[in-house]
Amino acid sequence: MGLSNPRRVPRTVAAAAILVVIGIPVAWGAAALVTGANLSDLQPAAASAFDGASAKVTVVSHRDSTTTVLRVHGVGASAVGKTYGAHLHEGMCVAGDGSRAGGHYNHTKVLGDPITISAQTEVWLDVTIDETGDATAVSHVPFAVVPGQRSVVIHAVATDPDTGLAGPRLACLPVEWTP
Ligand SMILES: [Cu+2]
Repeated sequence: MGLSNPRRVPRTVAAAAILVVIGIPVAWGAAALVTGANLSDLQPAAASAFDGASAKVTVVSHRDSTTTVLRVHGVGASAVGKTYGAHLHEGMCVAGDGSRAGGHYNHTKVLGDPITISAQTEVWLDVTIDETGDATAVSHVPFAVVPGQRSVVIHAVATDPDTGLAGPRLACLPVEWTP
């Protein structure tokens, strides 16, 4: 056995390293989640550029802030140069049933306040696909996300900044963690 088994690297350290690499400062003591998988198809009856693609999500929550990074990989050529809405949703990622993801995770809704929709009250992760079929998006919001069985959902069009709407749900990734 080698002395440096990569499985022993704490997730917080791994997530912090990713964020430091892309230039985001990470507070010590932050809670981190790193998850990756092939995307689940929410429209199995229709072909989409996200069929066969994979994604990785890193969430680092501190007392009053959350930084989320979404990376997608292996997106089809028809998507190159296009922007797709993506958000953290409050519900689960279930293949073939986009409704199970529920609405957007929204901090004002969690608080029971009048609902405000913006990139500061929700985790928006729109991705623009590069010529290699990859994309990266970063969200930084001034609240901690409450853990649960949640998901990142990728939509058919870019997010409307006023309404948060982004068209039909194409694919999702489970983002599930416990307190
Ligand atoms: Cu969404």
